[in-house]
Amino acid sequence: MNLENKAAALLWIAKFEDLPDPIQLSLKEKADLIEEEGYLLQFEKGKVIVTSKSDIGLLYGTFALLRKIQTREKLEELSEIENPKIQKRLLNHWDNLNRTVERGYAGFSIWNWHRLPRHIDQQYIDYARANASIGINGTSITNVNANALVLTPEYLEKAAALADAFRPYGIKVYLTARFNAPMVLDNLPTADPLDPEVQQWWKDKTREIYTYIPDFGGFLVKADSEGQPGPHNYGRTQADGANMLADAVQPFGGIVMWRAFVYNEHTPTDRIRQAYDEFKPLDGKFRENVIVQVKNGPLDFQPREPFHPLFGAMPETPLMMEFQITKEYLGQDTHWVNLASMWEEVLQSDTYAKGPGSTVSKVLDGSLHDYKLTGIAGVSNIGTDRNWTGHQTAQADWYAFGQLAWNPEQNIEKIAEDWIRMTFSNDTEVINTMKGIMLNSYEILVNYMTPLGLHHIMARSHHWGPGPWVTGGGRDDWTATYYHKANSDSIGFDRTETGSNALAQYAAEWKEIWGDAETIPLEFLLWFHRVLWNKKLSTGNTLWDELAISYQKGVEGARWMQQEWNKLEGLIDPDRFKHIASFLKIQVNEAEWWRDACLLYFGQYSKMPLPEGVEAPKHDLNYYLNFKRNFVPGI
Ligand code: GCV
Repeated sequence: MNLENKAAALLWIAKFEDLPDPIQLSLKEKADLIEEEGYLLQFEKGKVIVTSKSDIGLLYGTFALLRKIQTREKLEELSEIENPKIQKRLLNHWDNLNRTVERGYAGFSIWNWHRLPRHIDQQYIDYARANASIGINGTSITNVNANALVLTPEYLEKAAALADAFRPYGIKVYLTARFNAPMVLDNLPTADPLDPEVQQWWKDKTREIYTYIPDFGGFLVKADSEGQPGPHNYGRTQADGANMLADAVQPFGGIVMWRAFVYNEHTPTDRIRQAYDEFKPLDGKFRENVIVQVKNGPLDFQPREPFHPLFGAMPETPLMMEFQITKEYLGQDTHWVNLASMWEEVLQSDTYAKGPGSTVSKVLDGSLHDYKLTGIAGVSNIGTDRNWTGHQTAQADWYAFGQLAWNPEQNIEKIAEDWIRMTFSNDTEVINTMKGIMLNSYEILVNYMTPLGLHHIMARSHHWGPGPWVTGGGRDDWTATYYHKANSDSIGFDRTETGSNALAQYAAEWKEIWGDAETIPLEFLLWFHRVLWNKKLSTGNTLWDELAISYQKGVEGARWMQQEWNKLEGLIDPDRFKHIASFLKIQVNEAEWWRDACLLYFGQYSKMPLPEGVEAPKHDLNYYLNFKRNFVPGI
């Protein structure tokens, strides 16, 4: 586009090479700093200029400008070069081909497989546009508990139609690969990754996929975990499995995202040790186009976990982050909790891999270990609900994920404020009230669910509500009692040298901080230590009292959120005001449910009275033990 004759325009959106010569000249130095997906926003000679080197950079820049307009930033002060810090920024959908969504709480899958490829729903395009507006550039469209059918022509045609819809927005499609697909689809006698016939099968299959989707991103794989087949079935390593697929996609420029969420009930060690024990010895043994995808913590998206010890421990193997945007363990669809607060805590955790300052965020952006491939994934929270995410405020988590994927160092308060301004209002009272709720919500939720480092104490299977009593059932590592080990004198999991020694997987600095039950920050006390019920803590309270007070604090926090929200009546449109008010009522009730159920259950062991200020439970323990609901979503 020639802009010479549009000199009167106030806004120029053009690739750098298309800007008029004088503007090119004055912006040259800045433009040199723009990378492939980056952009420059500049107020120059009375004009707002959005420029880039690529079409996608221009799109990202335009969305950034819209954001600035919506949040009322001063355009006359624009001078900003933005490049994404992480290369692969993906959503992971755990969507099944029958349109249910594993751990999805916002309706059904938005992929209408039956109508595809015949019908391209507008929602696919809205989806791509929404993602592009926050910098997402890839999507893995099917569940990691994978169905091999997605690799057949019937489904590849459908996936290709989605890829076509997403392409203009810079979003690549990735598929989940079921490890034994050669057996399932073509009756091969084995899926052994070292078997030449199996290797050839994957090469042929991959070539076929690229005929449907020429810019196919690659595979995402869950193997040897929770019943999924994998290289272990053939006595092979995770590297053997990943490398076989990597060789298949390599000629086409594809990558393999191989999940580190590998554990099983037959390994006699603490479940949280297993991924590190398995992957650390494989460092450097993966092909260059493999990236190992690691959950934020070593267990499974609990309300609070220490960062995963693999971060910082694999200098020769690119690692990417897997966050869960859907709130499987954090109240699911009806609790308001600002996930960016949790993510920031993890991203800013220091691995000490190369001395102080070796944060998880620097592992992810590749700067710490000079990774050539970098990535981050968020397990999607969207579905067919009219508002996309079930809870209106869960949109903020999708938004924040995109922002942190673009730049994991971003300030989460600014992210929250921008989201409020763009989604609700630029009114100061609305902004401050909502921001207050959001920035406090994470700590509040942790207090009413899993304070002091408790973990995995939710109900069995659907994971909705408390279940500290969950025990038996064939898999110890899927029970609550395996993790809290409460008895009449103490509670907690000893992960120091005298216990599972999972602590040994962290740097010496953390061993010192977390290894001592006297000095460990209380948030991880019971994650790493067994503690006597009557032990006096740094707060001056006994452990039991501290636990009870924390639960009570959580409930009071939820009530405070409700009161704060109610102040906004009249300042927010009535529909969304009521929707959120109604969900907050549920949240308060469920916070009380968590507190009462957990304190009654643990109280049987501590045999200590509730401290002053902690409300008496509404029912007896039997009520909570027998509280059952059918068809809880997400499974
Ligand atoms: C997709 C947890 C969830 C499972 C999920 C698994 C995983 O265990 O409960 O639903 O499976 O994590 O991340 O693979």
